[in-house]
Amino acid sequence: MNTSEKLIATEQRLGAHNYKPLDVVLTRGEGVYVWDTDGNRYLDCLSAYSAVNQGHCHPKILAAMVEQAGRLTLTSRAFRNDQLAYLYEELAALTGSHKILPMNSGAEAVETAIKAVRKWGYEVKGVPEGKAEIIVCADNFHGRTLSIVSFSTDPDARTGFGPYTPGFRTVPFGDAEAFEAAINGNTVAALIEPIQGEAGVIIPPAGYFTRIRELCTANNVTLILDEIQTGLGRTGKLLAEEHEGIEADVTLIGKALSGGFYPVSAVLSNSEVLGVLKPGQHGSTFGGNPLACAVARTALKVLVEEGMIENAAVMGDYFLEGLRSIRSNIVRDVRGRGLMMAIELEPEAGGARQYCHALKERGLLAKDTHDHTIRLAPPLVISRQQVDWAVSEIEKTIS
Ligand code: IF1
Repeated sequence: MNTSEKLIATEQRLGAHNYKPLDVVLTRGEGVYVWDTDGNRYLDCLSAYSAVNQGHCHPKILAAMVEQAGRLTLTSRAFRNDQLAYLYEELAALTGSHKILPMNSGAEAVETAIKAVRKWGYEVKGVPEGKAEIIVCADNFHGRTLSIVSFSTDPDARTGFGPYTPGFRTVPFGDAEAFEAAINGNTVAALIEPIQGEAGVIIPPAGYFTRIRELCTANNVTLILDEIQTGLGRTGKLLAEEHEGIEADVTLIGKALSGGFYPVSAVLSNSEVLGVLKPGQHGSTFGGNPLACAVARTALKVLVEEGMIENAAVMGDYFLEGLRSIRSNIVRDVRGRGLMMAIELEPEAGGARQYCHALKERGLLAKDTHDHTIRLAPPLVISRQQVDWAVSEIEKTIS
């Protein structure tokens, strides 16, 4: 057995089997590339589900992390630290938010928003105690905690984990009429992904979010956009909401907020929603810690200063054009926005996973989703030549 086989066997023996990864054991990363324990190089077209938008081991984020780690890592929020205020200031300047609450994982940001909008509903909107409703979309993915899986429509994510948290109403994604019909006096919020990632990179019809925004405003419903995957440049804009010309009341970011170095998430709020949380009502040991803040500050800085958002727009168009030019009778649809892309295969193709495996053998890492879709999301630092190479390898694999 070589090193990777041994490591895989140990994982199989000792680890919970809640994942079925491709059998590639990675040991190093730099920019768009990762290397396995046998020294093979791969172009990463997943970017840790968009957490490494800035590219693997970005040198400036690394330097910030090392510097901060040698100075002060964690104080808890019982005391203040000298990084949090700067992160607030820089995030506010970048996004126009008025209030920010830092957490760690994406799921925690989602849970935080749910808590805040419920409390806002009771204290500000005047919803009767215990009656708050939040509208969510079918085929959503917002994380793995109990309340979040309670409103998942994916049986794998949800089944067997009850009793479930009540207070959620599900409507089809992209259907503004169904959304309107689901609103009532107890509706405190809507929680939506701008583009559904796990569902297979589903882009809603033009005008959908304009209408959702109008309906939320007219009915005093807080619009929460989960930009944990779509945000921070992935779709060619800082936030995907910009494609729709709207502004959410609450925006959730995570993943690339640290460039993949560390779990950092945040709830950004434009309204009075976060104002309802008073001392003692919410928090986290690690949320807002100085190491997280220093890493996030630099991750944001390089995203903007190094033109990664613009590159995502240009390379996204170019990549998509390349994928669309592939002649293949197993491709049903190619779609995407910026560098968040998917190739949906015909059901007869026999599943996307075998193609991801074949791509791995050619040196390109991608992830299947929902049986028939290959998801592609390289780091935002990808070059034209690297896109050309990726398209040609994908073409050889699927045509
Ligand atoms: C896993 C998917 C991606 C997210 C959105 C919140 C979270 C996520 C829109 C929670 C997380 C991840 C988690 C990862 C797989 C992955 C994923 F395929 F499941 F849907 F990215 F496409 N909102 N998405 O996409 O954030 O708590 O994980 O930090 O292995 O579960 P988290």
